[in-house]
Amino acid sequence: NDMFEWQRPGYHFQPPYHFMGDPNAAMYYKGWYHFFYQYNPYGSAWDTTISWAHAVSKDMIHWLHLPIAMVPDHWYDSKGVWSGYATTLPDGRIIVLYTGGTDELVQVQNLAEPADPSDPLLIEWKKSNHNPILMPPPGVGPHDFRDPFPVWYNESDSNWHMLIGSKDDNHYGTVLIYLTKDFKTYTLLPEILHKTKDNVGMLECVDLYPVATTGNQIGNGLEMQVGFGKGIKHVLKASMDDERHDYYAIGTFDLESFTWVPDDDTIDVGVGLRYDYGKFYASKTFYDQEKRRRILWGYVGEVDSKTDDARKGWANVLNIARTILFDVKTRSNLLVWPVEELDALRTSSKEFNGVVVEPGFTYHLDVGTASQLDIEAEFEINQEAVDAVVEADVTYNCSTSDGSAHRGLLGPFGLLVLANEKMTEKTATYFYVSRTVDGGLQTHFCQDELRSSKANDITKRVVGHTVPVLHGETFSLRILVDHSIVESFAQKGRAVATSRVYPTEAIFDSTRIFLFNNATSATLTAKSVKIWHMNSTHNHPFPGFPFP
Ligand code: DQQ
Repeated sequence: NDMFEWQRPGYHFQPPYHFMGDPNAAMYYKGWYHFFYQYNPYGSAWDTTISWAHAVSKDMIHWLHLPIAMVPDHWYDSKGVWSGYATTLPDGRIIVLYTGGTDELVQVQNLAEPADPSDPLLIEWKKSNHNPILMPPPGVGPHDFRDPFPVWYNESDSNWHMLIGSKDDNHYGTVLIYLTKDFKTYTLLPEILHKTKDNVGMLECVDLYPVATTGNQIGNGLEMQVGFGKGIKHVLKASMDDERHDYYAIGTFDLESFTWVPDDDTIDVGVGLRYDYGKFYASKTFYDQEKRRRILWGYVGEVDSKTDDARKGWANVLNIARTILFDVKTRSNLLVWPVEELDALRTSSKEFNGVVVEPGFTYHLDVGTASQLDIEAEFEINQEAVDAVVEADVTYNCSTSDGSAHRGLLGPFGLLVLANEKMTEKTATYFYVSRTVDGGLQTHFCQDELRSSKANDITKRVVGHTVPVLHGETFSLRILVDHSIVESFAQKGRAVATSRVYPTEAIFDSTRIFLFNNATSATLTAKSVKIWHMNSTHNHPFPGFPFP
């Protein structure tokens, strides 16, 4: 439907039509990045026809859509081929485990393999004759048993450790752990890998992986097989079905006790850190052995109405692939950052240096049309203003604030993207600084959707979180703008916020970008703002392949 065509991203992945959801089995195989995902072949909403769609890429930016890999066609998955994961076995074979919704909507686990492993595109898939290979065990609800994940292979006894998310009777999230040698028979261990500290409910799409905590880590992501011992921690991630957010926590996976323990249980998975404080769900990582890095994908949902999704004929997009590293400076969070391959889409650029914006002012960054951008910005505020703030203010919170309109002494300041000329439509990505009770400073990183569109029937929020800004650091932002999606990274990826926005006037040639400073006392200096226009991937199909 052309009416909504301006909402389509230019360089984010999505299928041409219909509903896309969870990333399922990402892997690098025979020279290709493979990406499978939850897909409804018939409509723009989730339903029980949910299938596994498939695409391949050489750079995780330009994609070739392939035929659907698996559809509901057996009693054990007739109500949907739900989420799962791919694993490369020690002999190089690929297997996939996924959840099937049975005829009676019981969640069971199934096994599938490529029909022709010599095909680098892995087009045909065959489901195992042994399916279902796993039913909900006693004490586990038929609807609380999904998203299987073979995590680690023990060479000494040839056992795979397989994780699966669930919840207990008291609504605490649990991660069950099974052993299997052949992926057909499984032993449930009496230990559970982890039970959440709070009663956060069902855990979806559980993920667990090692991160190196020392040294220069660029290109130094770890695969699970080598991921134990000194200088290594383990990240546990789960998608909270109740809250619809992806939480992670840093801790240690102990192979002796089969448990994962968080470094700090007050920031356990489900209560502490999130990969993304905006719209981002059902994410999963995979280890890219080609470039030795860990890659994160989630799906970014719509926040307009289901009716609009039906009218436009599609729903949801994929975030730009993100690398994950442990933050060796703070030692308390991950760094989540767009893959370097994205830089190849950068075309003409403009740089603004040393722009000063007084309290209450905005500044137009004239780059012409601003609907498809990659932005890197560094900000400072004047020290006199900071020193003059003596009173502590710890009450500020992005989500309960009035976003860019609320004026404090030292914020908000930042960028207005997808704005129209008059700034009556704008998405504000900003920092808000205040003093803490111990005399230090606290920085909030927020993204304000409240004035992003004149249209109603859209969920508009202020999202964000506090972000560590260390001594001597500037405030830094990277923002990817792509028509109806804004992905923002603060302090090189210590905190991330993704928004879907649906401007009515700030579209195509009418989009602008501004600096803004709505602090009442701080003067903002934009030390540098680099803005690149971004190529569309759809206009630049994969070399040698037509884009469907
Ligand atoms: N979506 C899948 C489930 C998973 C959920 C079904 C998360 O397997 O738990 O489409 O979005």
